[in-house]
Amino acid sequence: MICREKLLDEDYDVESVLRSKMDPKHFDRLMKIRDPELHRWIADIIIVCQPSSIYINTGSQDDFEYIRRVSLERGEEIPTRYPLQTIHFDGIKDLARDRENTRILVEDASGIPLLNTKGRIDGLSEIKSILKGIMIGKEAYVGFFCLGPKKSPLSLYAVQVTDSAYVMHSENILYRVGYDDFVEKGSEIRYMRFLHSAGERNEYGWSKNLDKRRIYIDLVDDTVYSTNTQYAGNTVGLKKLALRLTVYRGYLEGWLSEHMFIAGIKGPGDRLTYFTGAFPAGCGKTSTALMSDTVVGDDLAIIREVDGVPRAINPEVGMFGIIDGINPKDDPEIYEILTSPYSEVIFSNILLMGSGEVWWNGKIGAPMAGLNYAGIWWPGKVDERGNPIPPSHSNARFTTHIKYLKNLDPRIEDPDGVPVGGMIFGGRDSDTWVPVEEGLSWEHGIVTKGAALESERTTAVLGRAGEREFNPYAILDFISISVGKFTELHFRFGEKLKVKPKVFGVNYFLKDESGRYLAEKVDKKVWLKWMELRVHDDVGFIEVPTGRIPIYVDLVKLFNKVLDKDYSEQLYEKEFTIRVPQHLAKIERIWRIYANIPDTPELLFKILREERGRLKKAEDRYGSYISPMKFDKR
Ligand code: SPV
Ligand code: MN
Repeated sequence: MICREKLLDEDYDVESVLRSKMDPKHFDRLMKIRDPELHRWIADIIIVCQPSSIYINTGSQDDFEYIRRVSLERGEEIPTRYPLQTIHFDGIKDLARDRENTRILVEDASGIPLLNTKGRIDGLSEIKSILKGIMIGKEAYVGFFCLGPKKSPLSLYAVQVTDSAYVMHSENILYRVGYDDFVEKGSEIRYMRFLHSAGERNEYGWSKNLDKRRIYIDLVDDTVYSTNTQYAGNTVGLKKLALRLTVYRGYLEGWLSEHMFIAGIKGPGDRLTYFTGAFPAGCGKTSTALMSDTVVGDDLAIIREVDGVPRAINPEVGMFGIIDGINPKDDPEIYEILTSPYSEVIFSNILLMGSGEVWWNGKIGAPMAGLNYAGIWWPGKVDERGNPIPPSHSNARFTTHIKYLKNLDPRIEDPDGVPVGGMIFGGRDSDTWVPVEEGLSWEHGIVTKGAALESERTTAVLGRAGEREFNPYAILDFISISVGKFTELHFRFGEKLKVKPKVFGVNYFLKDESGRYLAEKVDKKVWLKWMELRVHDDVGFIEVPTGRIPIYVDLVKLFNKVLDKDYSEQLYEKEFTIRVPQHLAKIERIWRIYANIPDTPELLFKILREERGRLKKAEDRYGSYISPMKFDKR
């Protein structure tokens, strides 16, 4: 059992405190959960944060509707012309994750390499003082959630307390309410805790006290505190805040919590093979998931070993996706969902036009005057420096149910999860990785595809566009242990498996000498089908110094069958040329990073050293840019 941190040390009469802010109906709802520690936590929140009342969300239709309605009444969301679609504005300085103020609380003063940490004692005392009176005058909502399929031994539980109806509404869309499980199991249930307050809001509804914006993650106690912010990445506890807690718990218990989609790819006959995939933002994660034959999840995966088989569940049932650029041609399915009067969507930080229509970059038609993330907006509006204010923000988002996807896999609710056949890592890489490549082994794949993942920046920060950012497992922003330990966990996990997933690296962004993309967007379908066949050893491969790549004739068949396209030998050679200098430079970069992370397993360096050796040997023999044909031993 974990020892729960209390907000208050002194003893008091819990029941009378609860009754003071809960009407009998909500008091009874809470009492039905026989967990004195939970009651005490809510009572502590009442005394410290001083909400005007407490609402217990049981997940009933009435509760869902109530929370939607108050969010509109309180101006946290604004209606559009469709009753199920609303807009939320985070506030002009609160539009993204706050890396600086997101801290892992640690007891060890030396911190965690590459992560933002803070001493636990100081952090807790600071956050407790920020929490004082933070909910004055506001109702607070308590939600009980099940992260994963109901009745699944793989699922986890969480309690969210928030004074934001928008946050609770988002969670009602994104997660499975698990109130009944809490009632059934009482104090037997282990759960994570999330305490959020938007704090004081200004006349636009934005959080005012941004200097007291904090996201503090207490691993010891399975609790996250979030204050004076509204952006879902900072506030929706069950998403990326829970990820920090589950990464840590998985490390202790030997399972994986990943920033990965889960998707099924059809093979010959009726075969369906499941893949999980990690990509940094803006590198094709959503598009890969959605173009798969079935989708189990688009963002998160919990993977555990059961009888030697890795099994994945999606802790979510909704999507919180980037809306910028979504258009009817490239993303027909999402576009249709977002424009259907029948789908429930919370848009954030897009434009609400005077007509009640919404507009985002990619939406058909021109943006007209209305309301956006910066206030009243009109075409041509500029900020105080004279820079144009775009109608819809580049990190504008949509929150909606995953059940709207036509190819949603019903096994999203399978209590046993789905078996993972392959794990995919992909980044934005113009000049190093081939379009698809299998690791030589689980460990080799984990090191060279996962632990070594990098991505080129997309936003043109001055002088930095194109610069490679190290983003191991695409999880650097959400990890709570050192990446050395995270890598060691993957090795340890692999040892338990009878059949290890094949690990793949993909690269949709490889360019030729003149800077043109070599592959077309749709080609990823072929890479997916090739990986599916590889999982079952239904096609061969060519072994190169960096892994296993497709044989030309197999791709010709797949291009033909999947895309009805010809695939020339010339293009194959270009795409699958082994670019030795780039690989060697990458190994140097990755080596240098891990050399500064004390708990990196020695095996990582061994694998990198061996790969460097193979590359150098090949370079001596064939030169720096080596055609795949040179390695074809058949
Ligand atoms: C991501 O950025 O990877 C997201 C959105 O899924 S956030 O919740 O902000 O992390
Ligand atoms: Mn994500």
